Amino acid sequence: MKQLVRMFVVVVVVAVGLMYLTAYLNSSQGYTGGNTLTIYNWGDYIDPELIAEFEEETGIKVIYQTFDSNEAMLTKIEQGGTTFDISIPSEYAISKMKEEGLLVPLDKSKLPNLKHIDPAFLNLSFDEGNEYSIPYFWGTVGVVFNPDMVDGLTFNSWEDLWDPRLRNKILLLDGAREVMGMGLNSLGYSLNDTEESHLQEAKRKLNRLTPNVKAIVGDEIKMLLAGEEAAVGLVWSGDASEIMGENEKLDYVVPSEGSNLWFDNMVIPRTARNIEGAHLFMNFMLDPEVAARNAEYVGYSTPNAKALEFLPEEISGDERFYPSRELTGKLEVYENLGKRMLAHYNELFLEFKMHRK
Ligand code: N2P
Repeated sequence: MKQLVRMFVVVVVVAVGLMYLTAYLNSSQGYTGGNTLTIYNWGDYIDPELIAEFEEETGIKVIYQTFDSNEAMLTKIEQGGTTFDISIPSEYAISKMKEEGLLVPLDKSKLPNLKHIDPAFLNLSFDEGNEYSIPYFWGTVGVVFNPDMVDGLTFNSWEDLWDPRLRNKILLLDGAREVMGMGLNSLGYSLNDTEESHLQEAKRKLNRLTPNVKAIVGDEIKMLLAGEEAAVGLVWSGDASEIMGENEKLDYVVPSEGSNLWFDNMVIPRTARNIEGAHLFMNFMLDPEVAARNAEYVGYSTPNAKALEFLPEEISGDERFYPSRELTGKLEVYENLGKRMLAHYNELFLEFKMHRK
């Protein structure tokens, strides 16, 4: 019996000890060495070798999860129950997360490599002073097309997507803002329009695109377009660049009525458990050589001025992916339209998707 009591005591002591140890390792207080960093990023949005190098350099083990739209990412983080240390939302989502108290302010003293970022990408209206977010990639939304598959069509205007020659030939990326934005832009409206009659008009216009839409897809859009399973795609610029790397016939244009200019920045969600590690990761990604390798690998445009020096001229000099200030000045950045309006955009997009069924 005595032995049983002794064993019981030992078990309790060990269990309590373990509990304390886990609490300590999980505490957001700080870097505990040999710990983990949970990253929640867009799919296909980092060179996996860089993750391995970061792990080796810091001894931190990375747990990696992906999303394919800002809306999916927001829903997951808003619901709670997640422990992401890093996420990489676009500007309007960052503004919304700030408003909802979902982000941790950054400690700039831990981000010495921030000095390499082109100042044009700092201090933007969605996060003045970059209190909560650090530039990662930027780009546009446009049309990638295969000249051999479109019956002589050229793409200068959004309107061209409605051409009957494109029946069942278009793939759309699965994003509410992007697709609604295209509908609004094609009518000459702003992609931040909140006027109900304009939104309804955009949805009716999108419904009329239905016969031309082959599918609405996630990251597989790149494989499908490069493999000539579809002729035309509504895509983000960096995906276009990757597709064009695979299939040189394809081209990318930003239609003349205007389109979206976006910025994806790294943030630390409120539920983070390794804030120290998150800063280490951000600073690692800001290193010019790392940023250049990452940009070359994923095809997206880097905001890191110093990194541009490490990129081949055929990448950094390509106006389709590094458009001039003159062109970007004509594009619009998505605004945080507020909780209700963003939900309304999602609803309208969903209705359009249902209309296809
Ligand atoms: C990468 C998606 C890039 C997101 N697959 C554009 N904001």
